[in-house]
Amino acid sequence: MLDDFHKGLEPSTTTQDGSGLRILIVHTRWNSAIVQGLVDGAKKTMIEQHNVKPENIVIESVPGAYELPFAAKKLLEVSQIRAAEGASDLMGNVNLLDGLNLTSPTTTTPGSAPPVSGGAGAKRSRQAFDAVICIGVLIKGSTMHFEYICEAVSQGIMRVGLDSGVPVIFGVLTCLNEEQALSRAGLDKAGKGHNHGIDWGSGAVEMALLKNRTL
Ligand code: DLZ
Repeated sequence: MLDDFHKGLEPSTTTQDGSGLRILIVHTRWNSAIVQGLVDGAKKTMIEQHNVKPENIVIESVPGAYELPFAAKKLLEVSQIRAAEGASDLMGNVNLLDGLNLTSPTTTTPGSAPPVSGGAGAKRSRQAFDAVICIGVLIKGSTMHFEYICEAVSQGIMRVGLDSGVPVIFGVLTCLNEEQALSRAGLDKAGKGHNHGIDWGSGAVEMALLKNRTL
């Protein structure tokens, strides 16, 4: 074993300043207790380590992991339409989407900050999302369901990122049992696990900055 072997994500050597970024987290309600730990880890890391403004982190939920790619794609598109509308505003044009409530009403995450977008009349940000984190926990059962969902979700999430040009972080644990999932959310009884949400938060900021980089 190498002495300096670092298991997992090696931290970036450059400062990753996320103060100008807007990030979307889409998470599942399946396995919600574990998912909540991962969402909290990602959010806390983005705010405390990368200076992302709490009001620039939007959290939405879907039923299960299979729904993550669709939701990420749809919410990204809505944010891009809103941003284009904002640019149009500046040029004195008419807003075709005014009056439409295109975002889902609230985050359903217990204990998380109130939503910053959505709801008729709510003040909407004109900045499109710079990155998306899809968070879920798939636990293998006794049928082939797990394999099909894992394959579909991983392919779907990658496709949304490549098609949109906006980085989408694969924050989906694919575990053989609940113990593995608890450990990877830093929720194991022994306290030896690691919350992968931390890595996903840092990864989203790094990739968003990469997307916005002008060479
Ligand atoms: C149906 C199902 C099963 C068996 N297991 C999980 C799981 O471990 N994690 C998860 O996020 N979702 C699961 N689902 C639900 C599917 O992702 C999906 O919501 C439904 O098949 C409806 O499309």
